[in-house]
Amino acid sequence: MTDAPQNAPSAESATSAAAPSTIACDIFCSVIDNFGDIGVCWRLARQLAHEHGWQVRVFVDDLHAFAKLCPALDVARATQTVEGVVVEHWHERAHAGDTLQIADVVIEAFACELPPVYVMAMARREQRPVWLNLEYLSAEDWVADFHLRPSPHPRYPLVKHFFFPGLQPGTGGVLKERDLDAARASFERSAKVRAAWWQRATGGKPPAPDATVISLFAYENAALDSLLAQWRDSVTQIVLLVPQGRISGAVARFFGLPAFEAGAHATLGALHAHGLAFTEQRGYDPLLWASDLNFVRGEDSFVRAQWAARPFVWHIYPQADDAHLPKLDAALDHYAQSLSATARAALERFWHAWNGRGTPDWADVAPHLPEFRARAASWAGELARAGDLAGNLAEFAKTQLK
Ligand code: TRH
Repeated sequence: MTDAPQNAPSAESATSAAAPSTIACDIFCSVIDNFGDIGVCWRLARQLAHEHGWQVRVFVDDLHAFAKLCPALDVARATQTVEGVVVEHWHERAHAGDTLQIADVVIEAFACELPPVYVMAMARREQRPVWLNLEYLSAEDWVADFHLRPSPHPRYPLVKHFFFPGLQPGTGGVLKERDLDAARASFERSAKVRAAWWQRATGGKPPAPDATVISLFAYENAALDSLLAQWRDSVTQIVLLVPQGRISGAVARFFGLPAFEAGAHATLGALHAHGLAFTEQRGYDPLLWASDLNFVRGEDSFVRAQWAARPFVWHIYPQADDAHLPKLDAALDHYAQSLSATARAALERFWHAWNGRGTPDWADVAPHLPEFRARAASWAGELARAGDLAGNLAEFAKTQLK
């Protein structure tokens, strides 16, 4: 392999970065906002490296967002290796690392647009790379039709394939690490492990078994005040776990506090709230496993809640012209499908209210929690039929590399 200066890629530079037996993969990620873009890319990168033995580089334009979920990252370094994955700060659109090495598999996450110099070099590479555009997750039916559709480049002899995550067989599936179910099972089996988790997360003991534990990861939400008031007035005890973030200010205002950051505690009526630190990405799963109901958002936490096999409420990423609402309903169609008619209607009302359509009614939804819990477990089994996204992607790439 020969390296070439960034802005002058030669034909020689456009060769494989990997030893013949190892698949080299470059993932390009532009952080639009929050943590989902890099959250998905980082999870995928680790799986491809650790479970498939690929040599992976991640090009990411926002190291600060990345460092929130990967504290081992040094935001001052342009290139570094973390957990066996090379991380390059993608600091300008035209940049693609100090040397231009073209991988066997190139993943353009969420249509972020590869640097033109990199695409040129891809076109000159002796064996053309497999080029995938990893799309956002949607549960809509059209996804299976568009998954893996090829799109020839208008100028170069390159073909890009659209890789669509989805909840149904025939789509790209969603990310799931091989050891995830075992990790959840050992957390659920061990009272000692759970007690240690509560001590670390809240500084206290696990709550009484009859309390309802709720995790709250959400965008700003006009329905929050009403829901907090309903929990305050609930006849059963509610333990609310709030990772610090966009909703923390509103929780603080409800309790009449100046802030509600990690380590905060507040009680009003039946509502006992704890502020939690935003953890390293793997640390988020135990929060979901420790809870009876999880409020999640965006894309990656939405997927993790499904693998946690616990009831959840999805705050979908809002789009212009309410384009997100059909996506919310498509997910509900699959997830709520086998619920009884009353439980299903209550869940729909609650999800809609949490997404700006109506007022959430805790008394309407709470009696169905046991049924939701049973459904959450069966749904995790159904979802697994779509396969793990990293495995599906690796399989497809290998067929193209033959
Ligand atoms: O942060 P999100 O809202 O992310 C996104 C982006 O907004 C993106 O632009 C949008 O297109 C996409 O959603 C749909 O929500 P998400 O996807 O759930 O990502 C959050 C990540 O943060 C996820 O990987 C879990 C992680 N996380 C931690 O690592 N530690 C924590 O303590 C918490 C609460 C979350």
